[in-house]
Amino acid sequence: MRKILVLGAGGQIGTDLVATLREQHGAENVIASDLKTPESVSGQGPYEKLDATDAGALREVTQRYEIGTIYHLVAMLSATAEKMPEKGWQLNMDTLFHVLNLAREGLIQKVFWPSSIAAFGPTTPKQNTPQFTVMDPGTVYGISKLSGELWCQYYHQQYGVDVRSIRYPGLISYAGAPGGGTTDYAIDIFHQALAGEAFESFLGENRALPMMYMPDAIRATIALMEAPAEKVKIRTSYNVTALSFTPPELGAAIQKEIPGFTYSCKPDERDSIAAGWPQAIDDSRAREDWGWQPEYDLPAMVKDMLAKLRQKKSR
Ligand code: AKB
Repeated sequence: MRKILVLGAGGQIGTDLVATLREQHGAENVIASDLKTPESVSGQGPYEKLDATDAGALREVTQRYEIGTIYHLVAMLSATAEKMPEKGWQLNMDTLFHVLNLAREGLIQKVFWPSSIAAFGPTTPKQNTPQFTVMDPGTVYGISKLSGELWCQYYHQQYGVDVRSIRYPGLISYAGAPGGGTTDYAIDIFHQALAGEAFESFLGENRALPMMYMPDAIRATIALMEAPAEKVKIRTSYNVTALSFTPPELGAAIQKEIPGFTYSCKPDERDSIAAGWPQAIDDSRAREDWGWQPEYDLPAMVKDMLAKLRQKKSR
């Protein structure tokens, strides 16, 4: 089998995705790569320290391992990219082009690239956000995601590149740490609750956002990548979702499991980023085209997240 390369393997999605792909395909067939050398993925199978902005180095690794599929997970997320707009744009776009060009040349056969709810904007309908609708992102990250989606579609239409994508909602996970996202409060809150500390959300009390537990996100990603090509009818990016909640709704769900837990909201600049995003999205096209179905609702996600974090802390 031609091998799989995961770029950004040490990040929030990469940590879980590499583990699942290695279980499915054998550790030796999944090459993890990142700028740093994360323990979570480096000790368990082949690992390459790789700067994905370096097109030559990426090509060399792709050829040396006879890679067939690249999961491109390198990105500067919303809150960080607002602090360094040009750097965020360059990182997010240059790395995408490097990967798409390898596919265009026929060096690799399949690409996964993540988009985000950040590709929507302030005038997008906020409830049940349709697959096809107004998209006017107001952040550098969102602009890079919308542009990237259109480039993916262009490479598919013009050059036949088999590139597939999901618009991830906020992702909640216990294995890999997030970095620089607007939705990260929904992970920090669990750590504070387990530490017995009060939690202050940097998003406001009415700020509902679409969210998903990482096991669902990994299943969605792999289901899309394994779907027959003719079922993947959207080559920009698919809406997928599972949950939608405000910080107090998440706080109350945690309180049911940890009765003494307290929370409050003190919105900062990240709340303005989230204000431009949908609150709940319609993912019926993903359900119809390739059978997407989430498994975790809010209480199930909270229970599992607390149990997994407790296990992790006790090791
Ligand atoms: C972020 O908050 O920037 C990300 C995202 C929604 O894409 N989690």
